[in-house]
Amino acid sequence: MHVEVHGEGKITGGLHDRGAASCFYVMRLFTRRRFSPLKLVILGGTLFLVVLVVLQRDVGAGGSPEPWFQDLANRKERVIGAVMGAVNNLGFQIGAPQPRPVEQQPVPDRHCPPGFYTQAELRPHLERPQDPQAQGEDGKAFNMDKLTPDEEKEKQEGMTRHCFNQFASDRISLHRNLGEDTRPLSEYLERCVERKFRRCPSLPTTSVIIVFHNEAWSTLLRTVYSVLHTSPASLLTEIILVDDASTADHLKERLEEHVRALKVVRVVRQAERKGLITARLLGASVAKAEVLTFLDAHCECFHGWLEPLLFRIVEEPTAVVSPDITTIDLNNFQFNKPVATARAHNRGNFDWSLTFGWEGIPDHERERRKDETYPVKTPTFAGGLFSISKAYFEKIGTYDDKMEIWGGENVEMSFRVWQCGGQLEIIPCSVVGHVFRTKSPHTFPKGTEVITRNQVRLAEVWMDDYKKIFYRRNQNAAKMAQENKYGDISDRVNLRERLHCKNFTWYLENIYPEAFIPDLTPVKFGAIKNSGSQTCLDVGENNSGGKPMIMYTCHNMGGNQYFEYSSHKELRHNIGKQLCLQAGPEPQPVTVEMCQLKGRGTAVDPRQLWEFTSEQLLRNPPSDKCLTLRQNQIVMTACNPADISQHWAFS
Ligand SMILES: [Mn+2]
Repeated sequence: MHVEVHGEGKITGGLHDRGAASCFYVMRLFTRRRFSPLKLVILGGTLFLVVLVVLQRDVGAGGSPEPWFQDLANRKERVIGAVMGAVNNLGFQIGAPQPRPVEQQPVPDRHCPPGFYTQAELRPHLERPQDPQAQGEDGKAFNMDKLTPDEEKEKQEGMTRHCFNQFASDRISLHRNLGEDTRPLSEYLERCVERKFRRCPSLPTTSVIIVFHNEAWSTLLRTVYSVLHTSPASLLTEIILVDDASTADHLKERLEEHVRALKVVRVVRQAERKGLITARLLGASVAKAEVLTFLDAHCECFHGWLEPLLFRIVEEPTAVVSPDITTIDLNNFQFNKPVATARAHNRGNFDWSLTFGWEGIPDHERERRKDETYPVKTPTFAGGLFSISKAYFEKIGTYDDKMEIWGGENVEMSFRVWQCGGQLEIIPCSVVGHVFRTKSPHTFPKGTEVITRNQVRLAEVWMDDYKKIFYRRNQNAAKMAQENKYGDISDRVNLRERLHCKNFTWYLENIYPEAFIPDLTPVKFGAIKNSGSQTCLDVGENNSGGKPMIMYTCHNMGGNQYFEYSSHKELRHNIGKQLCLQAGPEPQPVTVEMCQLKGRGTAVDPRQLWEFTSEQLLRNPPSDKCLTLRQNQIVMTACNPADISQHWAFS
């Protein structure tokens, strides 16, 4: 990634990678040098001995009393002494390795012993009880063929309450085993499984912070036990459960009594429902360990998930690291285990509606990573599961505490971390499962307007002029910004200045060069009106590409009628996805499809090229056909300037 070229990020392989490499080198140099210096020494030693013998013979042969001769003899003795010293020194040098530079000398410290952590030193607080016969063991799916009417009812109610199969979760052990460690193993020295961690500098301690709101008992407690069964006791200081004003009874006294016995687990309460952001800040404010690890309330940690996260932070204290998040199936709670032969393939991105998404790792990033222990640099993160040094969390400005509930806070933190000198990374050797839901069971106390408000705040603080690209796609946001209805951002603007953060252009060029950047000031934008029908081109409902275009009353609200004529001569409908108006052969209707120009290394698809002629025609130059409204269908036909149904204009 360009991070390296532009020098913001350190070389990303990190110490452990370099450590491994230097281990190799030292060994190789050692074996090479062992022979050649030895030969040299033997050769040199022999030569000196010959000289010595000659000198001694000279001295012994004379015996003359003349002072000048005595003086010469003395000098010879001095020479002999020096030579003997040299020989002795040479003798010493054979066995002794080159003294290392002072800073690498290990300082004897009983708190920081040499070598690697042993398995015994990394033992968890709680050993996992074994019950191989239980449902869901080995991370397998819960299955039950026939449900009684009562069970069916319970299942449906659970689904409604949590948007995942609580019925299944309740019947899987809170301690279920995830089976063999199936993370990548390779022929290389460094690998995920059986990876060793140096005792010095020691791995930091962590507080695991889990925010919940009306979470099911079984998912919440399975998350807690999963942490206790997989995290080294010496590194896990505490688990802090932050209750965001739950109303469910099981999360009150019963929860506190249950976790009291677990000693390192405690519950803190947020009396009023204020959402994820303030709940996390509350958790962080009471955390005692050096590193904060945020988890969601329906997770299961895989073998060895914690050490690689903590290790990376020791290596690079400004790294904000996420595990590789795998899926726990919301219907049957199957844990999607890592595959030993597969390499990491996902990183986070965002679109111009400021929505987080996943994408494949680009080739240059893939090539940079020599093996699976290398962190994956990611432009944005999902923000649900991550570790950060507590000191760095505070230095970099925690969260925007005037953001509400949730939404946008992960994108805000992503821009902030990168722009202010940190690194956002996914550590593929750290695997944590999460129940991904397709919808949220929780309501927004103040409506979903808060998400837009959060997004405006982040756009205003971090995105400079690029915020206009977002506003052009979200009229609500544009209005909120125009009317100054997003609250006071002066604290965040000051933070950006205090930390000397880089601008958004830098972020786009260096951290996410693959991003498609819409024109800051597009050639034309708005709705495209047909002169014949006086209606507007509209993508219709839920068109994420592939559906025919429709005509609709012009409403001038943007949305489904928003198009942008780009400097690359595309007609982009780019609110969420980057969709382009695409010409098809007659009689196929014209559709919107994914734009083929996606940033560096891509080109415009010829079918997505458009030209506004002086006669108001919308022509696709490669096919020499024109956009035509015919019997309420939008098709490509031979261009005819006299045909008013071929006349289009931005309105
Ligand atoms: Mn979740």
